[in-house]
Amino acid sequence: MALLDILEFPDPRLRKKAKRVEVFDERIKQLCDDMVETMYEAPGIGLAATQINVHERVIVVDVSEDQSNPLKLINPELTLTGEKMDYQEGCLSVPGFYEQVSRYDKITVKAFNEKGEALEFESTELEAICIQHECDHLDGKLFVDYISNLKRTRIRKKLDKIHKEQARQG
Ligand code: QAP
Ligand code: CO
Repeated sequence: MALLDILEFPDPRLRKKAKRVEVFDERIKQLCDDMVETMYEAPGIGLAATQINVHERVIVVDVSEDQSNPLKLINPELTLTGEKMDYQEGCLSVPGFYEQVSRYDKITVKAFNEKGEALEFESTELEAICIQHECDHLDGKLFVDYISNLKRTRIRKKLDKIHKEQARQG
């Protein structure tokens, strides 16, 4: 198990489109385990491989209260249903900032697990929102892309400043 470094907005690597996983081997299982560990340590409720600079279609999500239900989804495909609802989202790649985003409250998920077995299930509420947020990462999209240019620019400037400070302190 290993903790992985998380890229932060506005890092251009967060804009890369992830490629489908073709081989389900020990490396993919290790990647899933390391991503779950990194998400739990943060702590967070979702993490996409893009955020740890691995550009493959893998996400992990756990919206349980006690970190007891890790979902590991590979090559996820979503069908959006239900109604749109607003929810205050955050992101491990945009630390300290939270904004309202509108997403579907019900989705159907088709994906593979880390053993390469096909899964299909329905998801609702926070889990559905989180899966949509993490799938966006695989296409280089961030929740700040849904807010106003003014708000996004403010967040970018604040994070740029924090990153410069961190670089200076080494
Ligand atoms: C995505 O985000 C999500 O700013 C997952 O300082 C979040 O786990 C989808 C986190 C909310 C839907 C609703 C954020 C941790 C965790 C921070 C996360 C922070 C520390 C974010
Ligand atoms: Co995120």
